[in-house]
Amino acid sequence: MKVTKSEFVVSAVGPAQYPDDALPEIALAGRSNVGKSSLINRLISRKNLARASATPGKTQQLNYYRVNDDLYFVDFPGYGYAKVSKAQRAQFGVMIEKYLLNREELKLVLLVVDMRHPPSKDDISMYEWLQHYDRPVCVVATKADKIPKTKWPKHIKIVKETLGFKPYHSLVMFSSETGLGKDELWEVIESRIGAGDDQSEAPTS
Ligand SMILES: Nc1nc2c(ncn2[C@@H]2O[C@H](COP(=O)(O)OP(=O)(O)OP(=O)(O)O)[C@@H](O)[C@H]2O)c(=O)[nH]1
Ligand SMILES: [Mg+2]
Repeated sequence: MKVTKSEFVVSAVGPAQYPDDALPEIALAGRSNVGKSSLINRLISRKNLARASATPGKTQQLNYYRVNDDLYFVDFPGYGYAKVSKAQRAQFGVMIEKYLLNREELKLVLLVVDMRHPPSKDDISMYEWLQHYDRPVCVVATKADKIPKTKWPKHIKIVKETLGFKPYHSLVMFSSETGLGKDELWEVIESRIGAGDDQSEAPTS
């Protein structure tokens, strides 16, 4: 996709603040500090629109970024960050769960995992949850630049095995540092938002 315009729209703390113009939404879920905001910045070729936070766990709302007049990226709060209180965590959990279950505009969830390590328990739960509720998902294995190319296949294998990855989902290897995977990920996104209202688990690539 050729990005001609991108802007931050709102930090939503609940449905009343979600945009009402019915554009398709692509959500980003993943561990705190895994690289969700950096991934958005790379996709839209902006250095710092989605703030890549120095303090993990800082993004505690659903942050909406509008791209052209085509779609929104919805940056989720990262999970698994200890300094967020239990009550806060539960509250975000409910908000996200409702969003994931009910939001009609949601066309794809990018589950972002750190390619250097096996997916965490939280990553696995999120992946299983998304499958259980039949939400369209694409796994993005990021920070590829941090491991030597020769070891990529081994790491991807571990990511897949640990997650119990389903071959009918897409998996894209990515680096916000080098731009690896950018075109491939845009193709996955475009094929989903071109897919109209069909929420079924059709192959995404
Ligand atoms: N080398 C490298 N560093 C990355 C990559 N993606 C993110 N980072 C770094 O990882 C750190 C966290 O990135 P963020 O994009 O802020 O992560 P996040 O998932 O948005 O974090 P929260 O908003 O706290 O949940 C930053 O220091 C980034 O510069 C990548 O692909 N390669
Ligand atoms: Mg972030």
